[in-house]
Amino acid sequence: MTASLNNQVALITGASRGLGRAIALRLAAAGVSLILSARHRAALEQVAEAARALSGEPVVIAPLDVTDADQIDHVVEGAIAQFGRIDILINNAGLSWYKPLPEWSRDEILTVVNVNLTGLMLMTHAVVPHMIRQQGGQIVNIASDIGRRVVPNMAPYVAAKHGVVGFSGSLLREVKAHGVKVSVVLPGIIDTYFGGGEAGTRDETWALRPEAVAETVHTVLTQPPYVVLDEVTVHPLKQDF
Ligand code: NJP
Repeated sequence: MTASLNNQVALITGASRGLGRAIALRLAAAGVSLILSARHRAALEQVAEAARALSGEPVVIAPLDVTDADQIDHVVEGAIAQFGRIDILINNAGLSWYKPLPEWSRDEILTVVNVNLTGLMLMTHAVVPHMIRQQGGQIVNIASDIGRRVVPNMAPYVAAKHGVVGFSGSLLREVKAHGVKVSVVLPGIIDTYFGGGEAGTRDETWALRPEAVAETVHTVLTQPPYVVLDEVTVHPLKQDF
C-alpha cells in the first residue's frame, strides 16, 4: 500500500527548470500544494503555470538564492504563515563546472560547495524544526551517483555531493523518532541544463529523462509510514557506472 500525497505541502528548491521542474509537475499531479523556489522569477512563474494546469491545489513561487540564509528564513516563514506546515522538502538546487582543479576559480569552488551542500543544510536547518513540531515530514535531498563514487574534473562537486549523502544519513538517524524521514536520491546523468547543457538534446538511453527521476522521487515519497527509502540510486542503463 502506498501513501497518498494529496493535500500535502511541498517546498522545492531549483524548481525553475530541469529536474526541479519535473518534480514540481509530478507532485502537482499528485495533488500537492507547492512552494517553488529558485533565483529566476520568470522561469518559476512558467513552472507554476504548468503546475496549476495539473492541479487544483495552490502553487506559489518564492524566489530564493539558497546560499543566502536570510532569504531562506524569509521563504520558510512565508510558507508556514501561508500553509501552516511543510510536509515535504525537496533540496534539489545544484550546479557544477567540469574542469581540472587548477582551472577552477576560488569563487567557483565556493559557489559549488555553497549551493550544493551549505545551502541544502541551511534550508534543512530552517525546515526541520517545523517538521519536528508537526511530528512528521519528508526531506528528499538530490545528491548524485557521484556522492558515492569519484570522477575527475569535478572535485569540489564530488566533495559537496559526498557531503550531501553524509548529512542526509546522519540527520535521518536524529529525526526519525519524530516521524521525519530523510532520503537521498543519487541520479546518474539527467537530460537537463546542468553544467551548461541543453535539455531535450540527449538520447534517453544514456541520459535519464528528468520525468524518470521525478517518478523516483514520487516513489520515495509514497512509501508506507513505517518505511523509508533512505538512499536510492537511479541510472540510465547505458551509463558506465
Ligand atoms: O540542473 P539544471 P538539474 N539558488 O541546471 C537552481 C543534480 N544532478 O535539474 O536559480 C537557488 O537544469 C536553478 O535555478 P535558478 C544536480 O546536482 C544532476 O540537472 O533559477 N537555486 C535550477 O532551477 C542538482 O542538485 C545531474 O538558476 C539555484 C536548478 O538549480 C539537481 O540534480 C546528475 C541556485 C538547476 O537546474 C538538479 O539539477 C546528477 C542558487 N544559488 C545530479 N543555483 C545531471 N543533470 O546530469 C542553481 O548526478 N539553482
